[in-house]
Amino acid sequence: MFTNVIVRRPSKSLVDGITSAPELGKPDYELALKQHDDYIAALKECGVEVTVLPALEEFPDSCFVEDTAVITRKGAIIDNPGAGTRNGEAKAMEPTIREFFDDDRIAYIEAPGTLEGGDVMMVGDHFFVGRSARTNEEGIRQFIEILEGWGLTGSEVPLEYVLHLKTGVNYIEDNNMLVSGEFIEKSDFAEYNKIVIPEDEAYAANCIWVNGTVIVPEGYPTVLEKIQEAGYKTITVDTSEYRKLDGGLSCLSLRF
Ligand code: CIR
Repeated sequence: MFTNVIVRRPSKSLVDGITSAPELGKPDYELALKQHDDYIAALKECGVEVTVLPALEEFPDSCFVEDTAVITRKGAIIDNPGAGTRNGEAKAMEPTIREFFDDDRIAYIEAPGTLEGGDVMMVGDHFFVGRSARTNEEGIRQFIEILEGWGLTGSEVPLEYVLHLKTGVNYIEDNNMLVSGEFIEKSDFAEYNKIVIPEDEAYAANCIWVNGTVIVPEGYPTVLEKIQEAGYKTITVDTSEYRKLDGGLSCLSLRF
């Protein structure tokens, strides 16, 4: 169960965030704010305490807080984001992490290692880590070493097409995993009950489980139905403006 969630308000500079899909257009800041409000409301409905951090204009992608840290039940790992324009976001998150964790429960990914939290998927005490354009071999090595020091485990999953691991695969507890594209056949996930996401709804592979409820992006009816058929209560939240920057539901929060 999660008790806390950290989010950061989107900045006006959001319109200049990194994107692989400029054809979707620039995000509408006012609409992004409204969607962020709805996201916070959905999280609160799941029974968590939400810490809302102020916008950081100097970092256009800083609302995607998931990439700045990985929080485990043993401690927090401050990331070293691989995207140059995002690197300083991890430092900006550190004081907030310190409000929740003592020094001996905080570790760091250090250069030349890079790691972004979007590449980390927690499955109980095991953490799958995507090797991506943002998360490198050395970052993964440091990450797994830290986990093992805390009695946890990790394993690497090389990515071919997507930005982050959780762009395409997400664990929704109870042995159920949402899998799309390159992850459908990966042997790493063979032991889980796979809920296969159709190609035309691939964006909705990025859902989040929060205390028994699955928050699903609005506008993906097949995925919504499959998750409900699996027995979950669901809440939908429109994330259209974040999608324009390759961001989804998981990217917008740290849950612990
Ligand atoms: C980026 O390219 O870094 C942002 N525009 C999107 C980050 C998405 N974060 C995530 O998947 N965890």
